[in-house]
Amino acid sequence: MQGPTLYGSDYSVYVRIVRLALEEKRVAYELVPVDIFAPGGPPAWYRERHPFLRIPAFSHAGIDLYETGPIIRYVDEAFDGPLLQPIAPGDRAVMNQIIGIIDSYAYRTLVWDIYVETVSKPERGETTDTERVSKAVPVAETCLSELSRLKRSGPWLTGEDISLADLYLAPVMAYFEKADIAGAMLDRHPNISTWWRAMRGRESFIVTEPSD
Ligand SMILES: N[C@@H](CCC(=O)N[C@@H](CS)C(=O)NCC(=O)O)C(=O)O
Repeated sequence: MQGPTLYGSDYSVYVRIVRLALEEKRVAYELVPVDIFAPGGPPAWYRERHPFLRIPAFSHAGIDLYETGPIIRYVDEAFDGPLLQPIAPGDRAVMNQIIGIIDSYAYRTLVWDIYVETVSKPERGETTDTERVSKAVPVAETCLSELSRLKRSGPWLTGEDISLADLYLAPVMAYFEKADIAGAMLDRHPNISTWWRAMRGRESFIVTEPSD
């Protein structure tokens, strides 16, 4: 059977989450480039794939999906390879709690409010919205404190085995750590710093590094 097709760009946090899941499961896939931030917008055909015009979208064996959560759960359940969701209800709940925090708070705060405002915009010669950054810092602190509190003992967020929670957080952290304020904030949460060092050395993470 043909492997899955993923639509999106390698710079995208959410596209990388799906790529990490595919790599962890050792599933060969095709990445069809869709630049959601292209000046004229994405190609017209993409609206059929994702009516809300976000990336990623995904297709496999007649199943067409969008939204990263359903895509990566499908990848975990449809393909052989190591399970990426804990069996124990409590551990699975922690995984889903972490994913919820990232979707609802951490992605916007750590990537858009802090990384884009303090790193990406200055690189492009644009002005940082300092008020936006100031408001984001306490939210970022709450995100990191909660991730630190929820993390189970063991190398990965839910314990001994890597799970979808790790794959969700890693691409967010890859952008956040480039911000000047990130180092000191991470130092206050040693269990997250230790996790991050392990995650960034993982093969799936290395091979999904964005191209620029
Ligand atoms: N809820 C979506 C979020 C996806 C998302 O926000 N992707 C970003 C790129 S990382 C995007 O497409 N942004 C386009 C925009 O905000 O217009 C998911 O889980 O897949």
